[in-house]
Amino acid sequence: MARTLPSATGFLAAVQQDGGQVPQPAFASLGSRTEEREERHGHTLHTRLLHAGAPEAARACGPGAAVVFAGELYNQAELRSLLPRGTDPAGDAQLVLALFDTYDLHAFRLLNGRFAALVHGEGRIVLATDHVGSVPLYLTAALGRVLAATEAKALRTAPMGLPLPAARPIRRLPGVHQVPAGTVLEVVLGTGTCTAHRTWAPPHSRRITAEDEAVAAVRRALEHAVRVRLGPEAPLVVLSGGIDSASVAALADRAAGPIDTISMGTDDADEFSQARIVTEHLGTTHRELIIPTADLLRRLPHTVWAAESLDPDIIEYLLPLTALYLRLDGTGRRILTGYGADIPLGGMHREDRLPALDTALAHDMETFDGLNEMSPVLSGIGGHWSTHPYWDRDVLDLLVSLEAGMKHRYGQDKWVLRAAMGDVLPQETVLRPKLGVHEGSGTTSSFSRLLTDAGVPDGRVHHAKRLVVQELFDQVVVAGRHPDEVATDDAVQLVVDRLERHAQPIP
Ligand code: AMP
Ligand code: PCX
Ligand code: MG
Repeated sequence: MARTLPSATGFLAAVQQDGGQVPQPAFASLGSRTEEREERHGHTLHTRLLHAGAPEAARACGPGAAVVFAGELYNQAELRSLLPRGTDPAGDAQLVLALFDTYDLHAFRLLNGRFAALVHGEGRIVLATDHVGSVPLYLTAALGRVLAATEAKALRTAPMGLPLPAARPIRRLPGVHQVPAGTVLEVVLGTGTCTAHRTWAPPHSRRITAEDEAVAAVRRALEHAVRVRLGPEAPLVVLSGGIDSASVAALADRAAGPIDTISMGTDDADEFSQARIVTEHLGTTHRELIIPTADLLRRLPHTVWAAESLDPDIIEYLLPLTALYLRLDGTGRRILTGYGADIPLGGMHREDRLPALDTALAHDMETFDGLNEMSPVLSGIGGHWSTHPYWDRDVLDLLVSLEAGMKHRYGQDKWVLRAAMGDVLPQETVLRPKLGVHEGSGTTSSFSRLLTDAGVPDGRVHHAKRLVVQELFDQVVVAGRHPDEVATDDAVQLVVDRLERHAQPIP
């Protein structure tokens, strides 16, 4: 039977000489767990998989190498065409192994997917993220020993000291590093040498295209990205009613309808009426979910726990979504979002000047790595799997590289997307500028109010938010506390006290 979720959604894997114990990881993501050990090339590969019932498809072993793979590939058909006739890999891990046998680590340059992978080859470990690092991957190493995991907290009890200059160090977890986005890290077990190979970078150039060609290309790429993200069951689209998620819903509905949609709001704010225009037009099975603001703010520790991100703005975007994922009924939904569309389309910059749009876009494409805003753990803590068609490799390459005049045109933001979706969405949806999720749900203002009510002066609110997020990170990631046992209010009080004592240096 075809499965809705990928074979594995996370892992901890260790390669070491002595075959000793590896830590029992405290993943935030839910899932069944399977443990396996295998002796290869004088080392033990010890894997703990987080999976949805078919762990065997997430591991592959050949004479040359073994692969551990969490997530999924979206260009399987093209990838399979590269293999010799008659080769028919059973799943993504086997497919990656077959490609690795031919291309070695350059195989990862070929993949369009949402994944983290480990390859154990003779005398070396290869760690790979997808083009944008949408599934975070961490490692810690010593001479002859490498431990890698899809959540940083899984490595907190076993940090090792090998310096890894090619990877990003994690706050207050000395020895634990994150594999950069679009990168393959190669660690030689005998020498501890670590080399980074970039497999993707955002395009720096902009293409000049006729209007109709740009519109047709965007439609085609997005349609394809949505189609390859559908599973065997009706997907759930998290819908704000803006053009980004409405487009995903419309294309998913055309490819596999009828689909399910859900919109969240709070007792402060919602965009339900805008979402309803879309759902009535498409005829989706729709649900509106109101999360009281106090409950929403109580989910801040869970959001930091899942995203393992220190950026207060990103946490603010992710908080309403995390709260929504935790309230979904049942388990194991495949969720499609419109997340990320605003970055390559310059949607957050509602002004007319094209240079400002490209400046903002270039900045965002330089700085997204490590924010973990696309992490599957956000929905994984509710047992679900999310995927983001706008950050599909082909869609992203196309959107980033379109010249700015296609993105802001005729006084409209995200013009090329709006023009591409005119025939499948109501005019009202196509034309309406939308608020961000943090604004539409009142998250930014309610988080600010929590701080000003606790005595933070207006001018210090953003700084205080950063400190609250750091404090929560230190508790739920570094100290390994469960977020149910961590209160947002206590973290706020700690930060307020610290600010008042001027004990906290301003970064
Ligand atoms: P945004 O770009 O701010 O609209 O948010 C990113 C993505 O989060 C959207 O494309 C939707 O998939 C999802 N989203 C935003 N707001 C909501 C909401 N109120 N209810 C459900 N999903 C939402
Ligand atoms: N978004 C954006 C992305 C948030 C910005 N991230 C970044 N600069 N790395 C989007 O969906 O494109 C909102 C709410 O808008 C989240
Ligand atoms: Mg958006």
